[in-house]
Amino acid sequence: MSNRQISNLSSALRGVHLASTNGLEQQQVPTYQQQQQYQQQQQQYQAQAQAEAQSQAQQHQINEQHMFNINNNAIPNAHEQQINNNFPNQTTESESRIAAFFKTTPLEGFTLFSHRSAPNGFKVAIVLSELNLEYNSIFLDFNKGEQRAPEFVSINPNARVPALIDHGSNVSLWESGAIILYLVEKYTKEYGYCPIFSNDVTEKTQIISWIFFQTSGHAPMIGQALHFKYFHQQHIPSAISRYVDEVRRVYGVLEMNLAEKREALIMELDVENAAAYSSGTTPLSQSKFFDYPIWLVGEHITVADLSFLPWNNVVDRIGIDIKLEFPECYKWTKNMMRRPNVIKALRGDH
Ligand SMILES: N[C@@H](CCC(=O)N[C@@H](CS)C(=O)NCC(=O)O)C(=O)O
Repeated sequence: MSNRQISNLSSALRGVHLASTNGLEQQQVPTYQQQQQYQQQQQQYQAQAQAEAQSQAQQHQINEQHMFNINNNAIPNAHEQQINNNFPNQTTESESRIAAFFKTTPLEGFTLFSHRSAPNGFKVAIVLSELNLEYNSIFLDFNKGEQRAPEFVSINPNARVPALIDHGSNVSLWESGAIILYLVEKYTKEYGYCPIFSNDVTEKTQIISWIFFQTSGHAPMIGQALHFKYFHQQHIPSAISRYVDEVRRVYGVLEMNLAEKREALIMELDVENAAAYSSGTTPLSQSKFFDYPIWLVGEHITVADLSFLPWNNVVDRIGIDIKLEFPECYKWTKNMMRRPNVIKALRGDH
């Protein structure tokens, strides 16, 4: 196993000047001069944003026309030429890399389209790895606009990663949650049982609920918090705190669920001390089962847990220390990070 670290999310963010985005608490009352400067800056930003919105609207029209032409097998025209001018790096070298792949796709196994900094892509890699399925990753280059290559958009209309091709079944899929559910359902159909899913209807429903919660409530809120903290043109403290607070709320939901499961587990396994725990004379933290692995659904790890993992690993970037604030979530994350197949997926060893 190599030590190559494939994900570069941390290194991408390492260059960001943290002190300049440190949130509300460090702000001081601005002087009159500072206020004037701020207002001028805001006016500049607004003018810039307007210009960008106009150019995006034009781009959108061009893209729509481009897709129309592709779907109708039209030969390259003036609009396509304009796209080539607007995405100079995308057109020759990188578009042809994706186009070349689609011309001679493999006959079996899976191809995962991902990105080296994309937690959503690593969610799927982890599941493929846990199920010991043969797969190759193609890490798209967003700077070159590879996610907008027509061949890629034909399998993911949302032009984002992840997307997956199941070559043996001639199926292509997009949206991480849908891909994960496809994989575990397919595995169950083939082998009668999937070690990271469940055949029990109630558990299955709960797993699906957590996956929906992850894809709609957890990932997007962290994504927005990261955006407003590091990448947005303007520093907007209220937007940062809105999303960071929402992420905290989401972790509160996870923590509560895990803490309840911890209590139930201790009461069941640590029978001789159960009375002392329930009367409050002995804290639960003294139980020898306090670090014992617990999972969101049932009694073993499932895709419900694994789907949260890659995002748990970046949440410190928005100033949330899960070890301090959400101790059960921290133990849960650590227990997942110990799994050899998880490590393999995060390193890109396949
Ligand atoms: N809901 C989608 C989200 C996909 C998504 O936002 N992916 C990001 C990377 S984590 C992406 O492809 N960004 C590229 C872009 O914004 O152009 C999923 O879960 O698959």
